[in-house]
Amino acid sequence: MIKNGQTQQFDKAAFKAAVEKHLTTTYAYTTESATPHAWYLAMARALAEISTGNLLATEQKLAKEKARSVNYLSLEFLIGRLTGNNLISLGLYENVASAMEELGQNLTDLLEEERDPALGNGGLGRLAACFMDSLAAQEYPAVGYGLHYEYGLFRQSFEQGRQVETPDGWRGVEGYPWEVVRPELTQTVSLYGYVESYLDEDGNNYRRWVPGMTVDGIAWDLPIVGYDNNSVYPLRLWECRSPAPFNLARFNDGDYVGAQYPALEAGNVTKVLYPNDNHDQGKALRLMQQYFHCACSIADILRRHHAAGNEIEDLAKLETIQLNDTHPTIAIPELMRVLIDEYKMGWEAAWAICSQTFAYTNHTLLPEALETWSEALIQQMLPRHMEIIFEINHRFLKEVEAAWPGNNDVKRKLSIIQEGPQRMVRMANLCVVSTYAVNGVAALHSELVKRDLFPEFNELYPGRLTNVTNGVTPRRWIKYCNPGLSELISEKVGSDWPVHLEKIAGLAEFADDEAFQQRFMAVKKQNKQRLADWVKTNMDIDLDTNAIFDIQIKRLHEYKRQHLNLLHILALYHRLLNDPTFDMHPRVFFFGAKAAPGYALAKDIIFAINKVAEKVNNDPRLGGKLKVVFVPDYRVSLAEILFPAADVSEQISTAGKEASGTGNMKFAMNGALTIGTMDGANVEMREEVGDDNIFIFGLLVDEVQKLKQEGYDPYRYYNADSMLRAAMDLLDSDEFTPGQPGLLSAIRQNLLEGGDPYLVLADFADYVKTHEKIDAAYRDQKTWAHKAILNTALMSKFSSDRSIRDYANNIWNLKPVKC
Ligand code: AZC
Repeated sequence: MIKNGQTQQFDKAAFKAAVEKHLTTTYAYTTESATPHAWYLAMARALAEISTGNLLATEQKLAKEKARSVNYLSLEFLIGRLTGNNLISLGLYENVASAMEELGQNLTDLLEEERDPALGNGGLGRLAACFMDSLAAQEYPAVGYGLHYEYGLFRQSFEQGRQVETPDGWRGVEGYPWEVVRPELTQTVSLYGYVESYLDEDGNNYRRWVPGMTVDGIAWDLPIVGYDNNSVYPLRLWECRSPAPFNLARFNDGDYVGAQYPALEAGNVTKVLYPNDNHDQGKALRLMQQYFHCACSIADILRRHHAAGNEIEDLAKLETIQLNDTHPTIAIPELMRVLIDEYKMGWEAAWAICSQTFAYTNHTLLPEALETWSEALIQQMLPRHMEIIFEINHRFLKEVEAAWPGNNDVKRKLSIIQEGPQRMVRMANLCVVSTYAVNGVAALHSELVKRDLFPEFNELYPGRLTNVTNGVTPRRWIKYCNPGLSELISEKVGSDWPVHLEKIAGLAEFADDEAFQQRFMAVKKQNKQRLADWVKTNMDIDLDTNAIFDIQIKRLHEYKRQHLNLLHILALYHRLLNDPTFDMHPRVFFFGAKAAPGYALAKDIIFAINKVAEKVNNDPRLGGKLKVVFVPDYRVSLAEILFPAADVSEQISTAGKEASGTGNMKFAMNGALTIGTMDGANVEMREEVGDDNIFIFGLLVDEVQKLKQEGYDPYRYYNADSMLRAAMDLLDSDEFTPGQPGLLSAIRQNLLEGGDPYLVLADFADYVKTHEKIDAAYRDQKTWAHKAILNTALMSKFSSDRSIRDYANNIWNLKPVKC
């Protein structure tokens, strides 16, 4: 088997033969007729043979050793392209480049042929991908469990500036070369039906679920290749198929089936990823996705547990299950159901296992993102689970009564069931009650989880609520995406920094070394050129790499305040045209963002930025000082070009709203300076780099809360600040939509009459002033280089390797196992 250079030799001839074999036998091309896409597919298949072999070997070894594992349950894994990354992890990049060269192919071009598997929305899904990478790199035994969506996050294009969504068939017609189907792991999942009591042979009374239908769960494995080691872990994605016709025999009562039929097209369950980021939609099909995901995953965890020769009583000793947000919460009542109904355990024994097996990560405080499901819907789709949830709640409320005797307010507040005209199940409450650890994703966020979201739970279960600050993988987000910087780093601190990121601190001593500064800035310049070339090719906009590249890339959301950025751009535009004393260093403002298809204001903001871009980029009066570029279809592979090219990173959410952020870390690692609020992980980044090397502005969390309590009035700011007024009023004019005033008014309307829920106007003045400081700082290139180098040097805390070690040591109690 071919593996990384340390353990096995790369057999170039054998590899070339494997590629040619796949080209002809798997994809039916001759070497003469093959397209670049076919070459890429054949190459990736040849590589996947290596990783699949190692995946099976890793599985066997871990089973034999009875190793404790973490099961990472997530409805999203935004893994991005695998080929380049896996080549680096396998240590085969140069070897394969040379092999492909001999076959007349250029590796860099072939890597561009891969479509992004966009199986996630944003931060939460990308975090799951970074975590899988870090688990494998450090050999903490793990399985990732997700869904095999036929369509990932929609593709975005712009028509006359407006977002248009089209389906993302990420696997293409040929299938994705890195995945392998595992038919022997197929699971059967039940839905609907009713619950009945029965007596077993010994006269014991039991409950059982008589399902209305079943579907099949097919396992697809993607290899998560450990960097420079022999471990390959599965990312196991479940695809739903319908074993038609489903079990009608038991339900010949036509009405009964008829009533359920419309919701049920099983083939649809894993058809498409729900495109909402930080927003709960409450659709029945989504609940079905969640349950399908959990039922398959729990069954597979139990299968592995027994296959390794372990007893069910030892489940919590050998397996831990991390719930990535509340989306997989239904796994908790599912495991209870299996233990009680199938293993015939008593409630206490089952609960002892469950409550020691699950842990939960909270990723947001936004009320609209906290999941609740209608009791009626769960009752209909998962009747046995609803019974179990009631029982969990019943027992929990007794605990509450013991802690706060006679206090019905606190009971109402903490209850898993929310009373009201339509009773709802609060998934986060179910999680806190049923897990052994609950973590937030940055220090500030975790404090707010304790203080504002779950203060009583924190009293009731001292120590359960904790923090693990997020991180990102330096393999993809430095080594792979920024080869120029990687070489510089290796030269100064040695080449093992991708798995020992603490070593990059060694760069700090070169922060004042002029020669090093120049080389560092030269790399930045090359990366800016690479981005400028992409923009020229794909958008036909000319950019000057001497300009400041100022970038905001993340989902479009009011709380992330892309419209604050827009108002600043409008203010600059206004000043350049009206204030002869005003000067600025040329700047390019980049945006990349998808808006949820149903989120009207977010789409209006995209439209406004595109319209402003159209005008600004072609206005000779601006003398090329201002450019605006909204890259279409922002995705992981574009992020890999954008992060390394940034001078300035925009992290400008309203304080208290962004749980952590992870793009902020990727920018700083690649030497961009942050302009940011005291929110999420920005707070900890400031601690690491020091106040001089980050541009902080805006209201603090407590100031935000105070201002809201006092009664926030956006007009106060609008009336008092002529520059803000000018910027806002441009939105009401036809400056950017000639002959059609009012097309951009919705944003202004929302900020003034809509009450400006995210305090854009309150933070505007400080934001503008802070940008002026950035302008001044950039003019002194030596000082700027010094700051940029320190940003890279001081980011080691934000490696996801550190996050995973925190989870392993403080939550999972997990030890690495060398393969
Ligand atoms: C995101 C948070 O908004 C972001 O701040 C954080 O960095 C990321 O998770 C990873 O922890 N949350 C989501 O994407 N979605 C939800 C439902 O929270």
